[in-house]
Amino acid sequence: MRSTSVIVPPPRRLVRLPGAFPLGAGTAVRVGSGATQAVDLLRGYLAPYGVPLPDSPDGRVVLAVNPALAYLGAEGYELRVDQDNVRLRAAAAAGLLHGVQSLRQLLLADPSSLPCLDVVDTPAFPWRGAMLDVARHFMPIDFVRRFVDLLALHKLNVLHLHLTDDQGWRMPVPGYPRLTEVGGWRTESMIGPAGSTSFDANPHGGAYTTRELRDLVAYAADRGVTVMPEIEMPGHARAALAAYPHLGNFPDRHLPVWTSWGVSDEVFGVQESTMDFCRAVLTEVMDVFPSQHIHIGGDECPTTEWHTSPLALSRVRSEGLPDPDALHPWFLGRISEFLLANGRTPVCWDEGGGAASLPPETTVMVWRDPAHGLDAARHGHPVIMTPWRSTYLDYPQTDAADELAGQPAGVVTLHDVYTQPLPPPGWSEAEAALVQGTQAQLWTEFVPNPSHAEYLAFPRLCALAGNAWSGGDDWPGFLTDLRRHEHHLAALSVRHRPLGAAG
Ligand code: TNX
Repeated sequence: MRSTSVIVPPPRRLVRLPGAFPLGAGTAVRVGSGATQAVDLLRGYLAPYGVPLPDSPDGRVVLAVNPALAYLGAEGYELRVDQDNVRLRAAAAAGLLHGVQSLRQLLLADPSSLPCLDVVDTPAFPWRGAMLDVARHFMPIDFVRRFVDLLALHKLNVLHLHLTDDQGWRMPVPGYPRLTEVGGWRTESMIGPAGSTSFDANPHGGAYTTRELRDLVAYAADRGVTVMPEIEMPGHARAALAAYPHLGNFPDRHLPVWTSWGVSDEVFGVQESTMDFCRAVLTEVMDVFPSQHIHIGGDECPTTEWHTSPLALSRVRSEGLPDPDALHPWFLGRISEFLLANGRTPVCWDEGGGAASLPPETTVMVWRDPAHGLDAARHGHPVIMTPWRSTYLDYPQTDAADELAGQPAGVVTLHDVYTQPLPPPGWSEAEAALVQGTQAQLWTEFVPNPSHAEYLAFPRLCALAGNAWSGGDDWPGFLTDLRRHEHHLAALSVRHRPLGAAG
């Protein structure tokens, strides 16, 4: 068992040493090779405490990249604080950024000095993500930036931005102004779960500007976080169909942006003009988001319309497909190939219509039960574990009567998140090797604003980091650390579910 840590997620190795390193207006930094970005980040965190951290060749805080420290991998770091010096070193720049977050947590505990310690830290998994659904409820860009900064605080390295869905389209695309003008707004929203007959009569909407999205990408990169965009297809597309009816299976039909929750039967058509539209959108997406991975949705796509649409049936014949259901993997396969041809890696949810028919590079997010990932892994797809029972933050964290509303009919506890077995039990060594990591999902049907989102995210995101970064093998120790960390969350005014007596 690990000794308790002053840093969450707990480092692989942490040894407390006697004494402390004092911080003050005179503390200077020596910026070693490759450390400019990390020093800038650290300065930003120190400035509010009156520690400007000027450069000096004999500064006693030293940050440097040293490729010889290859054992630390792409994201690990070493941090040694003694009474005279602070030394942060990594084999690559990303490791320094994570080390800065460890320093930030020490500062949150005591901004006047750093406790002496010796840390060697590396992540258990390379993919440590959080998905934020800004389609069901639009989240202002300032909150998205704050969310990124809080991901970085916990050494989470991917913000998966769910930008489009049936209920809203949030990203402008040149040549298609109606996507945000029309697709960005709905007349009202359903109250209660899918199937409810009650609506709130409040128009809801919003969209980001391209500049806001580019700035978000840069802000995240400064913190070691990649923003992976998601454009949903071929299902969950009602906002796009409202904006441009000709993209649908019945081009003359006009549909509003969906005001209900659930799964809509109305999905993209499979005519070449719709494929061209998807490629045009993704071309803009690739321009705005440098992320290697681009998510194309793929989940919950009823094939009902393809069984009756003349356009779809003609596609079935021309492609020699066995039946209209086969259009689902056909669609995702073609879009995957387009992304691969542009040097990107497609990602889709695990129902992408059959792991066998997608290019092997396509990365699969396993959102149903973990066993669904096995089929993907057997076909050689990299997998990211996102099973709803362990990672869906739209479910309440407890069944307490005073809990904030969430997705009904289920609870995802802090313990569920922390103890998700990674890789899933029973997978062969080769299958397990395809597991890239895990990610939390914050769907927002029941999450109307940032404050509500933050409450659902914390402290469960701390637990996700405890699993994805630290290996999730010490629940009692983690809880002890989290009780201390709760003060850090409070210091940053992070709305969260209090741990209370039971945790
Ligand atoms: C299923 S998970 C969905 C989402 C919903 C979510 C609610 C997935 C890929 N699709 O559209 O928001 O359940 O928990």
